[in-house]
Parts: sequence; C-alpha cells; structure tokens
Amino acid sequence: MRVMAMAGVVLLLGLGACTKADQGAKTGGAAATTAATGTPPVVHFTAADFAFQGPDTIASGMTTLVLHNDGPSLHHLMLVRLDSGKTVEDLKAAFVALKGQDMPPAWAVPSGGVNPPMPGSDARATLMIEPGHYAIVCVVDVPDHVMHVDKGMIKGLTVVPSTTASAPAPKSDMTISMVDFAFKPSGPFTSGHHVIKVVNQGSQPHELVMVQLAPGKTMDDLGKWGQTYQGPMPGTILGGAAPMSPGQVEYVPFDFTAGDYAVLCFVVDPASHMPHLARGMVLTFKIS
Ligand SMILES: [Cu+2]
Repeated sequence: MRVMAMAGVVLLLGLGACTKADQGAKTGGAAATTAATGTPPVVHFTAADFAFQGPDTIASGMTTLVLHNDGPSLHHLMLVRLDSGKTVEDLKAAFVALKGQDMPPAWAVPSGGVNPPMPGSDARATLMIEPGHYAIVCVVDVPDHVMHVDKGMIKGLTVVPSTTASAPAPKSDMTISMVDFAFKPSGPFTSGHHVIKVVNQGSQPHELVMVQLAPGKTMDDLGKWGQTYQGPMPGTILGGAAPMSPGQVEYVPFDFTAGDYAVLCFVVDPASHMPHLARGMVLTFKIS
C-alpha cells in the first residue's frame, strides 16, 4: 500500500462469530444509538472489489467496527474525518493526485479504522468516534499497485452525537505505543487471545498492520513479494489499526498461535516520502 496504508499482503484469520450485539447493530446507525453501557455497539461494514457496504450514519461514542472482506482482494477500512466543509469527492481527488507518495491535506484527518482481514474473513477494532463528517476509504493497492480509492472505494459516513452515554473502553491486556518511528510493546507477546490497546504517541499518524509470516518465510520474503505482488503472499494479515492521528487510541483483538509475526506501519513520512517501515517502524516477534 501506499499512502497511508499497507502493502498488500495476505491471509488472515476470521475473528469470531456474530454476537447478539452484532446482530442488533447490523442495521447500522439507529441500532448503534441504543447501546448505553456495557459493550460498545458493533457496526458492520463489508468490503468487496471495489466498494464498501454499510451504514451511512452512525452514533458517536466507543464503537466496535467490524470489517468483512468479501474479496477477492485485500481491503481495509480507513476512517478519515473531513474538516473545512470538504467532501468525499474532494478526498477522492486528493488521493488520486497524491498517487501514494504523500499524506493527504490537513483537512483530511486520519481517524483510525480496521486494517485488512484476509478475503473471506473479518477483522475488528474498537475506538472512540467523535461526531462529524467522515469518509471510509481503502488505499490498499494490491494486486496492480493502483489504490482501491482510485477505483471508487470510498464512501461517506456521518457520525451524529449519541443520545446515550458512551460505552466504556474494552479491557486490554497489552499496550503497543506507536512513536516516530517504532512500535513499543508493553511486554512480551504470548500465544492465545489478546486485546491490544494501540496508542499513537508520535507526532505523525501511524497505523498497525499485524502479519503472521508463513512457515519458513522471512521479512525478506515479504518485502520481495511487496514489490511485485506476484504469487501468494508469504504470510497472513491479521488486521490491525488503520492510520490514527497523534493521541488516538484503538483496541484490537488478536489470536496468536505459534509462528513468526511482523508489525508494520505503511504511513508515508512527509519529510522523506518513505513509508514508516522503511524508517524502522517494523517490530518482529516469535510465538512458540
Ligand atoms: Cu508510522
């Protein structure tokens, strides 16, 4: 990926079955406003080649976004707040003009979201969403190095003030702080289910892309695949947090099994025009 998001990558795991709360929120905005305390309302979006399906309006507050990838390509859901009266069309034009070589203008505020699940799977992230006008965008550029937003993969989303108190943040058992340019985990990674609190403590937007490398594959293999997108990706993408502004927080669940993992940030550094991972924003770890 280019501008703010990932390089295309891989396979991933589906996260969990639909709960009752999920079912209630499937209709989108109106249902989401009824949740008061307890668990954050769940809002579902589906990505396909090359469009999003989901609500046009949701309520503000702590919200779990679930992205189902109908494929066949990789897709993510990047939430971008549109300030200064700018429109979805303005943002699309800005992305097309940037060609992935720079960050969007200041009126387009990265506001988190869900990084890619593998085709056929879901990924999710929980975050505080403030009222405002947003676009949901996919800037993945697999398989032909053309960003999906250029193919029309952008949709408006209005966030209206909630009529009820926000649900509390989910419980997390680990924190990953993102700085310019590194991921700093609060402790060792272990197998099993975890909810990771992802915090942007940097001065630039950052994202978290979680990849499980295929057995016997290395970061080198992943890098080579990223240049051409030829053949199967040497790993699986497990979702993550889409580009977040400084100070923003997201809660992302992962189920770790034995293997080699990489945590990556593809946001473009405006000074060098290089993705953050090329400036060292890569963390690798092993689960045995
Ligand atoms: Cu970064």
